[in-house]
Amino acid sequence: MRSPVWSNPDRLAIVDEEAPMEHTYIVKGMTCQHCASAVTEEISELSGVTAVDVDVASGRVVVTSDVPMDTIAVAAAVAEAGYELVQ
Ligand SMILES: [Cu+2]
Repeated sequence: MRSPVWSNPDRLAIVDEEAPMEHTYIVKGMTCQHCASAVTEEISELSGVTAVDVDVASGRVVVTSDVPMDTIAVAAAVAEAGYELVQ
């Protein structure tokens, strides 16, 4: 549902601050949907993460969060799942 813009003059500024951020990573070693689930599960546990989208074929992992991501923490989560963050 869309909230009317006029209801809050500061809406644009607020949206800017709280806009979800997308971070794209490349993970090596995933071969099937189970791998994707494992990576999704581990990254989902990081604070601020609201969504994790994994494409097994390309190894692309798109993490949506409402806080800036710590790449080292993401790499650790990926390693915890048994894979390697390459980018
Ligand atoms: Cu697998």
